[in-house]
Amino acid sequence: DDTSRIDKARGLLFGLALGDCLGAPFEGRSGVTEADIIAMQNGTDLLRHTDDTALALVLARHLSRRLGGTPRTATGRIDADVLALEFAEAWRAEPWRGYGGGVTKSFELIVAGTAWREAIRAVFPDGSFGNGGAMRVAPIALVGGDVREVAELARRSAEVTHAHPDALHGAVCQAVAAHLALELAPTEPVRAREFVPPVRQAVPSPLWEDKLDRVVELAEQEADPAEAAAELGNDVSAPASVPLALLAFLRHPGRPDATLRFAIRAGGDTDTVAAMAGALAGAHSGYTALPSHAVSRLEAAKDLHLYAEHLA
Ligand code: F2R
Ligand code: MG
Ligand code: MG
Ligand code: MG
Repeated sequence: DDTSRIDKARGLLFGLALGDCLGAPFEGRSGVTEADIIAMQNGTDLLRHTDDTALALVLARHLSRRLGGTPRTATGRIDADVLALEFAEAWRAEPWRGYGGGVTKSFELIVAGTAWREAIRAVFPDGSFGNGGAMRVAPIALVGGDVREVAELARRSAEVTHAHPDALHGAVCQAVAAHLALELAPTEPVRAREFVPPVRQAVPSPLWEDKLDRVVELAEQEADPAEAAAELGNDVSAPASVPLALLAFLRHPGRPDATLRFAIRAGGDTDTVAAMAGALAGAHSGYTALPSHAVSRLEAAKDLHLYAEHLA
C-alpha cells in the first residue's frame, strides 16, 4: 500500500544518508569497533554527509523533475547531459564534501565547458572504476519498473562520470539489489541464496559473478566484518566495495542498525559501503526501522523527505 511504499522510499534514502554520515569519520580506517560507531550514533551533533549523499540527492532531484509525462523509453527518465552538469555543479558548490580525485578533475573540466564524454576520458582513458556511480544510484530503484529498466537507468546515471565496465556493473548491482529490497515485505525473511541470483544475472562478468557467489557463501558462513573485507575488499573501487555492502545487508536482514555497524566495522571505504548497505536495509525494512535518534540529526533530512515522497 501507499504507506509502506512511502516508508520504504524514505528508508532507502535515509538509510543511504545515515550510512554515509555514520561511516564518514572512519573512512580509510581499519579496526573500527562497535563502541566507536555507537558513540557516533548516540551523539548530539548534526550528522554531516559527504559526496555520496550529495550526489544521490542530485540524482533524486533529477528524477523528480522528470517524473511528469510518460517517456517512451526508460532512458528518457535521465537526460545525461543535464545530469552530468548537475553533478558537476553540486561539486562546485561544495567541493569539500570528500570527492574522489578523478571525479574532481572531470567536474573541473565539465564546469569549464568540456562535454562529459571527453572530460571523463581525459582523466581515465579506460574510465573510472571507482564506486562513485554505485554510491549515489539508489534513487533509481524508486523509478525503475522492473530489473531490466532499473539496470538500464543505473548504467545511464553512472556513465556520465564512470565509464569503466566495473563501475557500471557496480551501479547496476546496487540499483537492482535496492529494487529487489523495495519489493520484499519488511517481515519477509531474506535468504542470500534466493536474493542474490537476479542481481548476479544483471552483472554478466566473471569478476562480478565470482564476487556475488562469494557473497552468498560468506552470508551463509556468517562471516564477520574483518573476514568479509579480506575476502571481498573494502576500497574505493566498485568491485571491492559494492559486494561488501550487499553482504552487510544479507548478514543482518531486518536489522538496519546491525547492517550499518557491519559495514563500518569492515573498515576501508566506510562511508560508501555503509551508504550502499544502508540504502538496501532501509529499502527492505523502511524508515520507521532506522535508528531514530541518529536519523533526526541528518543534515539533509528535509531534502531526503521531499524526494522520498516525490519518488515513492
Ligand atoms: N574520495 C573519497 N575519500 C578519500 C578522500 C576523502 C577525504 N576524507 C577528504 O575529506 O578529502 N571518498 C569518495 O570517493 C569515493 C568515490 O569515488 P569516485 O566518485 O568513484 O571517484 P573517482 O576519482 O572516479 O575514483 C576514485 C579513485 O579510484 C581510483 N581509480 C578509479 N578509476 C581508476 C582508473 N581507471 N585507473 C586508476 N585509478 C583509478 C583513483 O585513485 C580515483 O581517485 C567514495 O569513497 C566517496 O566517499
Ligand atoms: Mg564520501
Ligand atoms: Mg519498482
Ligand atoms: Mg567513501
